[in-house]
Amino acid sequence: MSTAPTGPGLWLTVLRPAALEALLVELGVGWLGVDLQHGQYDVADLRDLLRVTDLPVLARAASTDFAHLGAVLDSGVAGVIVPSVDTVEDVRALVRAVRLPPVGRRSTGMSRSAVVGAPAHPLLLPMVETRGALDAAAAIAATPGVDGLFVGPYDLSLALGGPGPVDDRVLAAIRTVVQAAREHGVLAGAFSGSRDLDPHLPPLDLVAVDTDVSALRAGVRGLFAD
Ligand code: 3PY
Ligand code: MG
Repeated sequence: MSTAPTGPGLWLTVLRPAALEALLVELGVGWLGVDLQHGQYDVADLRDLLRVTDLPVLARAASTDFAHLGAVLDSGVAGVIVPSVDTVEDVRALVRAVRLPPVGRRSTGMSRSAVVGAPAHPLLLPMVETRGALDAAAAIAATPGVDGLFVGPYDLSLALGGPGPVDDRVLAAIRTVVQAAREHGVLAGAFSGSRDLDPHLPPLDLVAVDTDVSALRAGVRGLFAD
């Protein structure tokens, strides 16, 4: 079974298992994020992706729906990054969906996670990418059952009326979120997707450096540059 996700990660949106298997040979990637919200994956795809990698896989869930989160965790992922969270009440509902009794109400069964012995404590990383979640960042970080905060700079930028992630308001918000995580002893993570944003990011436990599509485009551009 894979180790805990840490450091730089690759955000998957389109790669099928065969391409992933061929690409991920000693590339310095610390973890994989599988994007069920904006990527071209369904929950069923997670199982096939997990079968071809030993890297820890975090699924970015499609929604906060209870049944969806249970199905995502049944695949055996190391944890879930959950978008569109706005309030502490939203996060308490996530804890109920993601934790087994007596903490939560997640169900157990003969799923892949049980068969392969997935982590008993999958990481729960609510995203901070709305005005509400930003205001509640400290309370979210302090919520029992939460393992970390994961910043979505692009939606956060929209929420703050900014022109993009490399903007003083967004950068200050990212620092606030990371500080809240540090003060409550939980993980701090973020999506980057931009070499302009990277140098402005505070030290993070998890950073999704970029997407598979961006990596492929950069590779093709490099090959045909001349
Ligand atoms: C965001 O920046 O809003 C994200 O969700 C990153 O994928
Ligand atoms: Mg987002």
